[in-house]
Amino acid sequence: MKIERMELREIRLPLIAPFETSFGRTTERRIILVKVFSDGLAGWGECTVGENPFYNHESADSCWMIIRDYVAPMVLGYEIESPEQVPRLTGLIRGNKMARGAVECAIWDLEARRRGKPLWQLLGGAQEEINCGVSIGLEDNDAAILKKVEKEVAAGYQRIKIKIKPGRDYEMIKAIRKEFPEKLMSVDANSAYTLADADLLKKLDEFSLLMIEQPLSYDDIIDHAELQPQLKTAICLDESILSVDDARKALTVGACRIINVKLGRVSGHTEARKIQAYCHERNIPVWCGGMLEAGIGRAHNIAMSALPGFTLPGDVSASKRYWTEDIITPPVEVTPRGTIPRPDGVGIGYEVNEKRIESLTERTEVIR
Ligand code: OSB
Ligand code: MG
Repeated sequence: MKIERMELREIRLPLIAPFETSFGRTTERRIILVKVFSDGLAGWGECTVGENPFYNHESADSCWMIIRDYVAPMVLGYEIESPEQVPRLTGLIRGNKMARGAVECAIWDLEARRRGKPLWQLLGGAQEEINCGVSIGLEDNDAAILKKVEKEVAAGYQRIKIKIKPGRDYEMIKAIRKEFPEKLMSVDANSAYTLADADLLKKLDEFSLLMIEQPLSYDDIIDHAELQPQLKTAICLDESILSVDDARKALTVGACRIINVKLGRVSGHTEARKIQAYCHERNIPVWCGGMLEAGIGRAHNIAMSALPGFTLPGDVSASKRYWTEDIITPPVEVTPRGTIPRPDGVGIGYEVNEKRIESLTERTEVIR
């Protein structure tokens, strides 16, 4: 297939409730959508980047520029035999994986539509439904957080993840554990600690957490390898893992026992699948992380999560937790047992609501 044309679009979508992590608070998303065209068919991708360069070095504006000026010219007009070639076509670009991943994912959707198959099937998915957890942001007080946890436990989510930061950690988790002694629970620090906090992190062992996600620096493997043997709780790396090579290095030195896979962070389905395969062979659990995606990104996450080895509940949850109305139909819905059934339709398997997207659009650009 030859990509004849690419449409970039930025939409604004207010979150139902603000979401706060150790690096900041989001109230409204700025989301870049990518639509690629070939032979009368189209494929969709969603850039999973944050508004600001606080989770990683990328931002909505950097991604717009990198896609328009670098990724698009490297992809447009080339005879592409498989979406797996896309990372090589854009390989001269260092980093900027969320920008590259948005286009790569759109081409996977297009390829699945060309073949008349669901994307999960084209990727090699085997699971009929995916296991879901939720990620709960920081709140000013424990009462507010307990209310949120209660709601999500009642909705059936299999695992509750709580954001932590210095000053909102041990006592808060203790209060939640007291109310929910049996619930599968994890915490995510988004790099808010250093090795100097090892004693505090060790104390979290008391709460039998499934994992502690990314306690130390966003670009670190070595310090995590020093921390992991001091903890009973498994470390899960998110920010630090950008490729299968990173996964191999982190596991080899014992920096973590679990890996969070995010499509954008690792530049798309091709690399995500390599990480999944590497970990699956070694019985290392992986799970799908989230970046407050709208429906297109969410649908790509669901397709990836059907792969074998995505056994732990991910952060992919129902559209209605984020948006009054999603950009896909039907919206993503979760069963009372905390699962999302893989969709039957071709490509990402949900219908893209172009009218809704049009009404949310802030800027567009067509690249030929
Ligand atoms: O670290 O997993 C993270 C959101 C934005 C940036 C980083 C993270 C998150 C989440 C939310 O935890 C997951 C979601 O609900 O999409
Ligand atoms: Mg995380």
